[in-house]
Amino acid sequence: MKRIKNGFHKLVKKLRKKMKHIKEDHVIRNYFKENVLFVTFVIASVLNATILRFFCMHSIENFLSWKALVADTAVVVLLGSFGHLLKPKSRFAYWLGINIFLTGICVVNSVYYTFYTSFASISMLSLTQYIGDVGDAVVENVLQLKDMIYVIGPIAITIAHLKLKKKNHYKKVDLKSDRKKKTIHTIAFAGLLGIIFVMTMSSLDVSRFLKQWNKEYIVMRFGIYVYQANDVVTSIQPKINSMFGYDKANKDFMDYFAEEREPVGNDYTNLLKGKNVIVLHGESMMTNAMVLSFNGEELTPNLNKMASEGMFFSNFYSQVSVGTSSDSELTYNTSLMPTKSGTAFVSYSDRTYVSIPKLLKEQGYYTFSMHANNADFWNRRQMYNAIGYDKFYSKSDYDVTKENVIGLGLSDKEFFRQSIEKIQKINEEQEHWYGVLIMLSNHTPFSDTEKYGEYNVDITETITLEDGTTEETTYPYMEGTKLGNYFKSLHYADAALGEFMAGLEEAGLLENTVVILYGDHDARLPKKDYNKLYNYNMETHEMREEEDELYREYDSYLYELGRRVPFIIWSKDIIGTEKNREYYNVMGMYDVQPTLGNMIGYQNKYALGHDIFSIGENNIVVFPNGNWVTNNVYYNSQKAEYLSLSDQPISEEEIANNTEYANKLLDVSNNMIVFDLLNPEKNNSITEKDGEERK
Ligand code: GP9
Ligand code: MN
Repeated sequence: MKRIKNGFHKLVKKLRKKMKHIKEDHVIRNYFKENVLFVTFVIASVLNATILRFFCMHSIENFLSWKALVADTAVVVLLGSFGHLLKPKSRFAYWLGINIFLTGICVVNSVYYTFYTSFASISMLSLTQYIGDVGDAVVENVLQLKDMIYVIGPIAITIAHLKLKKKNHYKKVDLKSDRKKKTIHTIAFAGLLGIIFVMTMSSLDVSRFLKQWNKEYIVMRFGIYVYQANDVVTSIQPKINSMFGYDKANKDFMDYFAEEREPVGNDYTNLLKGKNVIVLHGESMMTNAMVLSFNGEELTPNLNKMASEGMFFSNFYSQVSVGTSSDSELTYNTSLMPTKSGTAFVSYSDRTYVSIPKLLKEQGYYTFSMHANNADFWNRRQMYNAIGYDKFYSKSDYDVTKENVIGLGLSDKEFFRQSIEKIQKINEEQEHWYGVLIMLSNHTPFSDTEKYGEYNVDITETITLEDGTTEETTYPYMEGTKLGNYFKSLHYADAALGEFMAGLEEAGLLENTVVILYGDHDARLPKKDYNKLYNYNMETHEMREEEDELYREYDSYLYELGRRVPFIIWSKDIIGTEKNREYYNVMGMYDVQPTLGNMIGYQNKYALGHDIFSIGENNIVVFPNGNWVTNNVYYNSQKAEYLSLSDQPISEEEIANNTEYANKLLDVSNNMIVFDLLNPEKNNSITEKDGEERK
């Protein structure tokens, strides 16, 4: 005991001496003086990472997160430490090189975040070819001043270097320096920061770090550099993973589906049996927009008509990740969730899927997809083999001219017109058919405004003057905003929908046909534009100030809930029946396959979603980032916070259970795709006939 005490005293004495030495000999000041370039490199690199968090996190607490600062500093100091081994002259090149590399990471992520509200992954590198195709969308969405600010890093280092060179600094420093010692000390300092960081990690941090899908959280806690390094590992992992860990994945999968989900008959069973099916993939269509009118003119009159005549699911959510359109197609067709890294359409097009076209083919349906875009976009050409369409009508099957293009490609009106001719032919040749038509015109950045036709999103009033003459006054409202342009674009797409329905009717194609429409995902519009939309005072024609009690902040929850997309099932024989109504239970894209299965007559044993008419108000919609929503609550897993949506009390237990359910579902879904668990040739546990026809 005495020995320990003595030892402790000695240590304290030594530390005191060291501190005194640091203080009296101005060690810190001298260190900074001797290592101006290294310190500039560290500050510039850490600052860039901080700026990135500032632009992406939208909250002071997040971007100044000390944990991320420590992690960023540790990484930068470690990477920079090896520069000390070089001659002072060469150090500049080394640190500048590293800083340019780190700056590149910040720029790419900044651009990527603007486009996808997520952080970049090297597994997306194979997707960059599509960025060229999106043309306008990239230029308008991507090239912003805030993405360029990061060049201040390399500039600062270069300026510091030039100044030091002028002062002959390097020669002076070289005489004093012991390169190896300095390198070891710097590595030790990075290590110390690393230890401090690891010691403060919570179990939640560890689990999220390993899973990597909650990218925002990881960048917030671990900084962008650690995130990116982790991403490289997790992106390569699927390839390695599909070699190892198969048994565990398969066991989890079998356990998950162990309970036989016997189909429960309900009022909707076989309602659509034997009908031909037209599915409309409504590009960027959003439910919230359906209630809007400008100057007395409905924004989406045709969509509204379809909703009011059919079965309209008003709390329906898309569940896409970075694969946007392709993810919505995946989930719609297979009742599986998007993969955690990469996209299923691009990275996993060689896997086996139980899809709607395959299930319908077993019932003698001819199945096809129509999309007047390049067939390779989102790797559709390949992936459609896995989904099992009989035919894919793509751009080369359409007459596309300079005149009939809007935004990304053939205008929706022209696409529908030409498609009706094709469907007519199919109808003559096939007894039962099922076709998906993917719309395109209503695609971000919604800037082809002169082609959308007239739709005024400002407020125009006609005033009668004293002498009886009238005068028109226009008050500025949504004109010139991105949201305003979206409305014009959506109004066009809606008009195309109207023409399509009329065209089908004229061609006699609506008699034994059900038309299904889903919005593929939200339009990723700026929150500030929604604040403008909802805080305009129609009487005074002024914007309400935040202090105004009627001011309605479009906060992050409203934004998430506002991402709902329409889902409509329409057929002539539904109109006017008791089924022709609005359905309020929350529903996700993954519920479509089972719901239609019950109505048309097929079953996929391995669906993650449910028949909405069986699960009813107990449904839960899981999002790829781990968030989830029920009729009662929206849970944000990134913030570990929730918003109550009903009067029902919410227990901690309910939150915990649903969160566990969501995590399990995401894991199982991911494994099913990555390990190709639905392939009967590779997986003995499942049989060829797992997607059987319902009895
Ligand atoms: C591309 C179209 C749009 O063919 O489906 O894809 P998105 O950009 O919405 O993912
Ligand atoms: Mn889309």
